[in-house]
Amino acid sequence: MLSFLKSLLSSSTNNTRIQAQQLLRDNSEDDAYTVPTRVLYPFQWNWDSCFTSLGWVTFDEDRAWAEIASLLKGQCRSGKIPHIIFHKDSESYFPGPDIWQYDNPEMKTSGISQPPVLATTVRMAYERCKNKEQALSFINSIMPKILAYHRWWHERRDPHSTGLVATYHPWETGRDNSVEWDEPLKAVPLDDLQPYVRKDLATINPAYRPTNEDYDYYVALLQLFKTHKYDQIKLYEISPFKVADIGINSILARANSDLLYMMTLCDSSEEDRQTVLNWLDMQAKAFERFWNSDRGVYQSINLITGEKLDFVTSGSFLSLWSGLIPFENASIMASTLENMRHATKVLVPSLSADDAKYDRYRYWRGPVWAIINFMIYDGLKIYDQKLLADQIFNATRTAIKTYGFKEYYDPVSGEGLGGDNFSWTAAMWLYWLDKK
Ligand code: 9WN
Repeated sequence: MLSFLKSLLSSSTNNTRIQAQQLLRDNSEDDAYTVPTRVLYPFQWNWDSCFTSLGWVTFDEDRAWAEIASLLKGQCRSGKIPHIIFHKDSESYFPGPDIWQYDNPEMKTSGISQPPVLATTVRMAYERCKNKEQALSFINSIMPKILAYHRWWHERRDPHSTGLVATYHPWETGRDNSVEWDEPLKAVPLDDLQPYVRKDLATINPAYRPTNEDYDYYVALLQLFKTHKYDQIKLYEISPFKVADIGINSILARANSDLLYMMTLCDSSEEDRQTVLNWLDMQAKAFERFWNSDRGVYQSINLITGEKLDFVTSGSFLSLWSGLIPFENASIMASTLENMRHATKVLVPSLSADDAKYDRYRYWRGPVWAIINFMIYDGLKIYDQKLLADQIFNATRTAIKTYGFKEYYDPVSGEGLGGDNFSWTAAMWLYWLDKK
């Protein structure tokens, strides 16, 4: 009986594996990059592609490296890797390249970036792949590009070397309508806002998406950046929205450690290694500024006012992934997470259910995201919180298995929400199949 159940379970896992692989193939363009989902997001997104490469590497290593090569085709001369690469035209997304009007001679792209998870996912893909020789030769060729990307973050987004990198747009954080950004966005003037038409609401229930008010701020910021020709150093001085996102800063710190590790396998110079070490050192010293001891979590900071953005969001727990925080604080955060379970069956909600602004359906204001859980799971393991990590792993897997590869999930029922056939969710499923 037991062996019958086991074989039933393994055949259903195999079916889901095949479905996830097929989903990535269906979302693949020109055998080179993967759209997050068709219609809603018809281009290549920066951090989506990084996570998606971890799905590809489990069954097609060439295709995994091709994903990264395509992303780097959009890299700007400044080192920035944009948040969207518009390889082909499509009418189904707003704002497209004609709105961004970003002057990137390499490729049509957006004018902002996204969480710099690249170095970490390259390392993870390398550790997972079988053909190490081929992988190393590719990685060697892209090391200067990854280094240039990190240099862009440190020099353009932290020109005074404070150890905190700034972000100028909620889309850049990847957690677009997180409550953290509500107050800082109020400083963005809307007087010169040009008319625009959203396209996301044609396919997704408006109750699951950012509001029109949010979009007004997103577009006003874009228009302001355009007026200033996306001059990053100038924007550091004048952008009305300037936050140190705990997510981006944690992801960059982790990426610096992983970059350093990859440098030991490649032909990197001692000088370059020292540069990365200095960045990491600067980040480690500044990281305490994110800690809110009253709340027992790390929080983003509004760099205009200097104030912490006092919320318990999934971003708070990304600090675990940084590897920079003391064990003592990690265990306080693990208890905070445990306590969040009374209201949410599926951890980790993007906002604590105790918060008045919590909305279990609305995008980054409640729902659970597989890639965020992947990072928190990994971060908890760094800090020996294996039991909680496994609980998060199991709850995420159950939600995906039950409701399919959706964009995000309701933390109460586990139901899938947002876009269908979502690449990074399928990729996480595949990468997690052989979890250690
Ligand atoms: C804006 C593609 C992207 C993700 C982001 C997610 C959402 C875009 C949007 O979709 O943002 O970049 O139009 O809503 O918030 O994390 O990378 O999947």
